[in-house]
Amino acid sequence: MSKNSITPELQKDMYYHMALARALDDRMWILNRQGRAPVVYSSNGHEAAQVGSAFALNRGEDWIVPYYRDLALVLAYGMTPRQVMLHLLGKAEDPNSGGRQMPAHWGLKERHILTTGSVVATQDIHAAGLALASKVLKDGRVSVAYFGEGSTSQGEFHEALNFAAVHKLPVIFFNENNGYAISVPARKQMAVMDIAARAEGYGMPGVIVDGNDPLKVYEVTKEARERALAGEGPTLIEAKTYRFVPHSSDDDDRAYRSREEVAEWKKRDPLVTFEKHVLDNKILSQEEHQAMQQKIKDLVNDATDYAEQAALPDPDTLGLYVYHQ
Ligand SMILES: Cc1ncc(C[n+]2csc(CCOP(=O)(O)OP(=O)(O)O)c2C)c(N)n1
Ligand SMILES: [Mg+2]
Repeated sequence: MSKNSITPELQKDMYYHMALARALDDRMWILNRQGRAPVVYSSNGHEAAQVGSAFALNRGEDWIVPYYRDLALVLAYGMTPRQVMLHLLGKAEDPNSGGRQMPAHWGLKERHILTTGSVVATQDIHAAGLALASKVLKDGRVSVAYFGEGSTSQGEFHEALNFAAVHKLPVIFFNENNGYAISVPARKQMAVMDIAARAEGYGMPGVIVDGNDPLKVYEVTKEARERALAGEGPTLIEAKTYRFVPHSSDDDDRAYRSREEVAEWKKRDPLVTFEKHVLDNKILSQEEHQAMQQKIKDLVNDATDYAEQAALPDPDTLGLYVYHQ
């Protein structure tokens, strides 16, 4: 872990959100396997990258445009476990989209989480657009697009970076590089080793960071935010990480990656490593840790029960947001 100025309180809170995301994610898989939830996309393995970056932002004020893998990110940004479960089960009360979008299409207006589209890399353009608005309005906000490495082959990624660099927009392009786009390994997707290398072609800094270390991710994101606010334009951050579970609950990753490879990365599980860090450095006492685990368990149970009992959308509202009524 890096030496830095991140306060113990902040580190404790980071660990809490990482642990909450993992516990909620585990429960979502159980619900899926029991036939109670349609499909799950996990942040399992990506928690340090997501939580570390979120904490470097003005949470709830700066705009984030997440993608499906960003459960830990949206939790760190203020979405509640109940809201996550309501979304997973497509209930009327789901604040993301009232049960209209498929699971993991995050969006929460009051926390400045822009709604997510299914087409990968479109979020990069949306973040650039939000940043253009901030520049015009001089509202002191930074926008952040989150995306996988596979999506950087899409035209929208290149258009967004070019536009943002030319106009020196206050935006951060945050890549979570887990080495795979579903079954396609990165080496078959691109002829460069690092996503960060793409930055130079657009005239912005490209930064590589250990995506399994939340403190390092925090630091580079903070720097990128300061650059953006100083009018120096966008930064591309590449957080190198790994997903420990299949692409989604409909995928079988044994078809395209070895168990040895997964086990090797598991040795660097960000949740385990950061837990050791906060305990060894007495940032979190054993008693606090136990209380936190109990709190998380209670929250996950409460969110599950609440969402399962919540009403489905009224069929009469089917055309809402689709057709003018
Ligand atoms: C334009 C487009 N092409 C294909 C898909 C189908 N698709 C959904 S997720 C995904 C993989 C993306 O991989 P990556 O960007 O590396 O993100 P990861 O899931 O690894 O975090 C694909 C191909 C899509 N949603 N949009
Ligand atoms: Mg990927």
